[in-house]
Amino acid sequence: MSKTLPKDFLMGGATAAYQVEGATKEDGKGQVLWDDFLKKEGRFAPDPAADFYHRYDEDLALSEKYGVQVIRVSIAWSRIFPDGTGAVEPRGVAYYHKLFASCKQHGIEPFVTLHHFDTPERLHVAGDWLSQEMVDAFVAYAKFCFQEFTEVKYWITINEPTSMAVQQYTNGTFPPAESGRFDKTFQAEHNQMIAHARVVNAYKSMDLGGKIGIVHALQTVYPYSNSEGDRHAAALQDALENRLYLDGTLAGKYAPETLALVKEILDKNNQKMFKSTPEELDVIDKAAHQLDFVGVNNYFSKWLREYNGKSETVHNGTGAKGTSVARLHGVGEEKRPDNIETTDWDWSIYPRGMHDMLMRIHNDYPLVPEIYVTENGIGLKEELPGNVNKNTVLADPKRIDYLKKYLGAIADAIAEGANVKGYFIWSLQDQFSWTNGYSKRYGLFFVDFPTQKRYVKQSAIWFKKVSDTHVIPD
Ligand code: BGP
Repeated sequence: MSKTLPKDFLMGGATAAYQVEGATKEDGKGQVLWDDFLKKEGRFAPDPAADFYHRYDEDLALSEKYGVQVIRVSIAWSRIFPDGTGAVEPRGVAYYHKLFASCKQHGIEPFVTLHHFDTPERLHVAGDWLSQEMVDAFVAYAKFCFQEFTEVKYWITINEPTSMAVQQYTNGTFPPAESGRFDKTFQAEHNQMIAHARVVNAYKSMDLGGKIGIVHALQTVYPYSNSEGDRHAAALQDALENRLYLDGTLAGKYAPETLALVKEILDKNNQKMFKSTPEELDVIDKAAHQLDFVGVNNYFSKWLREYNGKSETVHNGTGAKGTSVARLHGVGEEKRPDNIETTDWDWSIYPRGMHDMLMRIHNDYPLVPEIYVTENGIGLKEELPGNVNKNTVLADPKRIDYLKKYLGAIADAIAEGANVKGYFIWSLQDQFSWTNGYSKRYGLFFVDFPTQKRYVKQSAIWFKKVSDTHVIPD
């Protein structure tokens, strides 16, 4: 029997400023941590991305036509404050007012993220999330946005704080590309938690009538086998990537067992515990009691086994299946059971992991009123066939299959009591991937990068059907 979603369940598409806008040097935009880094690494150019800076209206019109009711966009901090702090750039402010007006015109509600991996360069150099200056500047920028963009009713403080910290300081795939620095990773996690909490508390005290939440990358971690060593490795990996954040932002306090796991990782690597003060912990606690929703980004799950060797990570940024390696000293080694299907980028396809994460939040973190799935989708290698015209619809059966399974898992969690209010596919239109460039496509709408023409994929037609009927077709 077909599974169904609640009648008020919202169907949306997700984007992030740096991944879609392009125009990185236009209208006074300031530099961000990626600009020089991408050039130096020779990864790919961030311009023109999906040229959303100029084509937002076209994308929103397509979205409206294909049943997209809500959209995730982020504000590029460096368009508002080119230097991170100080003088406001009015052209940046005007751009976002135009974008939100266009959303309104197309009947699409924006969920607006304040920080999606794009720290202004000056603050990045000053220490990024490891510095107090960054935390204070973020709070000031957020308050400015709340006062200015009163048309926004859904705010997200930070996108995936854990990915930012882990990729900056554990895996080295995000600038400044350091590896094995668990001490910096946890300090950056804690500092982002404070920044998030201060912003939530500020927003609530302003009484603007909207809602505010945070978006986490939450990949469920399972033990590879039932051995004690593998179960403990899974618990350590979970503390590193999920649990510290879930505790801090959704319960308002770090559970003693969570802190013990964090300390174990640090001790095994001869590194120091992160610093926190009682005042900071009060701020975190207050915010958790006022948070309106949590966003769950879930794509894949992980299986961990015991590992005592040196840290070694290889990122699969090319789509050559089977090339990724993840072994962290003091944590464990990622090792998937053979029967688990993966994408070309070695991401497991495991809808059960989505279900289990939603139920974990429902059961273990009852303070948070609402859950949204704020990112989920599949990255594929897709090409334009010859002889296309503007009415060509591109076949993407793998995406439809993936969406069917994951939305089904969400429907199951809702039936078991999880208060999931909506779903945002990653991504609305094709855009670049931070560590994989333009060849990993996720969109409902295909973007031909040289011409920037848009083509509809079959998944968009499927998506509209779900949005209109709330039935997930078999
Ligand atoms: C999330 C980010 C997105 C997006 C997505 C897909 O972590 O919030 O910005 O990039 O993952 O990941 P990737 O681009 O690595 O395939």
